[in-house]
Amino acid sequence: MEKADKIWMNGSLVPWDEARIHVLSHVVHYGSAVFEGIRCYRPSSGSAIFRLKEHVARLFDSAKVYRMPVPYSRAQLSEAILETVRANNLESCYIRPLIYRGYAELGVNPTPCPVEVSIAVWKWGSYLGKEALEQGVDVQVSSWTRPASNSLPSEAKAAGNYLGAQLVKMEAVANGFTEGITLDHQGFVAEGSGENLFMVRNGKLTTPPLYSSILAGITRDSVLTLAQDLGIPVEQRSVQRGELYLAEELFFTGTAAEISPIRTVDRMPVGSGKRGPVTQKLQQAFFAILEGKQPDTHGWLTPLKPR
Ligand code: PPE
Repeated sequence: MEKADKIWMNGSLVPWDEARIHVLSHVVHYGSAVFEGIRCYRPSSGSAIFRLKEHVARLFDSAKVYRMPVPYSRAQLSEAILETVRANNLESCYIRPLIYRGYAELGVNPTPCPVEVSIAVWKWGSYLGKEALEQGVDVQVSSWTRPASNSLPSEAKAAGNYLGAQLVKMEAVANGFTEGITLDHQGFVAEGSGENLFMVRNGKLTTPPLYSSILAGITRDSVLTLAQDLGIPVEQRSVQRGELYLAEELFFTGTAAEISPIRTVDRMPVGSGKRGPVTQKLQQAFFAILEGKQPDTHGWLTPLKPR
């Protein structure tokens, strides 16, 4: 990864190489952390953070599920995120706030350990490969099941969830694919290891519902909103595995992945095997806002420098 300058740790900005924790911190042993992935874009009006409020809200929700008392308010953490981006002089970047259980005691019970917070930013280009946004990616249906919410709550973006995600991703890569799609515990389509999934079928934009054990993606929400703006019919409903092979279009959404078309599933072409028209329309609408070519009518962008 490309180093940036400063990392915010528990209230102060420290040099990148000095942002360290003790190896006996609770998080290292038991995955006891929650986090966010946020992007800062550079429209012509100046750098701005995409949906900061919603990301900070989800971070606090994740912390609540894991009974972590966050030692800052939402407003303080939002300000700290802005401060960290400014301090690193990056016009556009990926932002990773992390709330974790630190060093005090070991043993599964995390409550004796302090709740600590860090915010790092760095340049993160295309998540699924250089050509992904235009050419699309090749995926498989994973042999791993997405845990149900009463095993690992998918509502929380918790570090431990990503052990399952790693199994999905490593299996996919070992088999020559870019990503894997998981099914939920009932066998319905859930999501990718780090992305939500959309399908176009019979001209309708369809995405699995939150009760398919998915993360409530903020890009997913943005795409649903943009589809409504564009007059594209949308539905959230359980999606069967077989529908993936019959879809006219499939694409992933996520902060890192943005809107990435899927060109094959289990080596079968999706639709024409090329990025489809609905995917392209939604990409255009999405990036037009991020690049400042269309007005930010939904109030999604928080400028780094107050206007
Ligand atoms: N599902 C999962 C499991 C997931 O991790 C993400 C984000 C999403 C859906 C999409 O959510 P949103 O970013 O709010 O639209 N994955 C983050 C981390 C990826 C990583 O490899 O790390 C991200 O995109 O930032």
